[in-house]
Amino acid sequence: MPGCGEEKGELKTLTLVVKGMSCGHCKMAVEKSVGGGKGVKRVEVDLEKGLVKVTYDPERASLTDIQSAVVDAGYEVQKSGENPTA
Ligand SMILES: [Cu+2]
Repeated sequence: MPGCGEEKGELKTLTLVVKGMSCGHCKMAVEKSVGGGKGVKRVEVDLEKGLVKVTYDPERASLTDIQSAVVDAGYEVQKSGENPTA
């Protein structure tokens, strides 16, 4: 890909199974906490399934950072990985 030098490296996608999210407020709290982390490009929350899908730069963010952002928001990470529900 030509252009922008800032965007080097590949983004990774991670899915977390999160316990305790029950309403739009929970969704926003998780999105804000995880999305505010460095290297995190995108956060998608599926309330019905209790899933949080995160697109991030593995050179700037780690699984541990993302998990602790969920915990900081007040929720519990049950499982995480590229495809934890498979
Ligand atoms: Cu809630």
